[in-house]
Amino acid sequence: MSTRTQVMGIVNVTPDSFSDGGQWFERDVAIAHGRHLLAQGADILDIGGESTRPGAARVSQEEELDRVLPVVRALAGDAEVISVDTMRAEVARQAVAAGATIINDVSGGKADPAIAHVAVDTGARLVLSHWRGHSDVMASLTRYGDVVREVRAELAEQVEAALAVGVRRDQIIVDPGLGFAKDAAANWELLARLDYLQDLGYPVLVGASRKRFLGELLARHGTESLPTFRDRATAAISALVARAGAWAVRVHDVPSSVDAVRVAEAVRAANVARTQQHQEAPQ
Ligand code: PMM
Repeated sequence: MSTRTQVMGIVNVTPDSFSDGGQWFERDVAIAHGRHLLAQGADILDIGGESTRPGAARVSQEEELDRVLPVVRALAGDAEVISVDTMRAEVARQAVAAGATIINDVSGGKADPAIAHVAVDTGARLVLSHWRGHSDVMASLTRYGDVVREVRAELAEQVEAALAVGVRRDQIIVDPGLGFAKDAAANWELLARLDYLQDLGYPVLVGASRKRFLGELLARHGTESLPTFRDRATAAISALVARAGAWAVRVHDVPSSVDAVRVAEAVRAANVARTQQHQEAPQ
């Protein structure tokens, strides 16, 4: 895999309120969508069956397995890298058996601590996001003194817990968990100081795509702020965090972030070339 920022395309396998086609319909739509994202240049597909939106209720484990596994299985042949977006150890275990190589746990091992054992047993990479509580309560957990320091300290504890059960350092990826028990100001501060999280020494994944704080920013400027209208702002964040050295961006709209990463990569390459020229030029 290259060193440039990876683009992780989101494949949500959740009921479509505009259709009554049942589960086969949802599955087929998700599989087709995953293939479409790959054709658009996604490096990784992140497949999830449980909504983590603020206020969302949980789905049962059976339902989550039923949604996710057929889609992981179907896309494992197409995608180089499949990630499973789950907080449940059993879902992670079965998804890895079906072809996933990354476990993306937005709870960072806190919802179901056994998930770290799945990473140990299977060798899959493990995304640990900063998290304080489930979607139904996270809006009441947004109080911080210095959000950047506290998120780093709490993430460091989550990392230590994973290492303590035997997860290897090179399996771990960290994520600031934008929007998870964080208001808009906290999200912007974390983006401003991504270097502080990178100091932990692990690759950093950023998931800003279409989140509410982008809608709030756009609304303040009088721009349409519905989720699908947030893709340009999402791409701007992809460019900024790619320039800052993020390992990957998790996005709904893949082409705009692929371009954003290319822009950041061109700036980085120009900087490297310039530095070399100046070092090599005779005094
Ligand atoms: N955000 C959501 C879901 N999964 N995974 C990671 N690693 N980081 C995130 O920020 C993240 C995630 C919620 O967003 P969605 O409901 O729009 O998919």
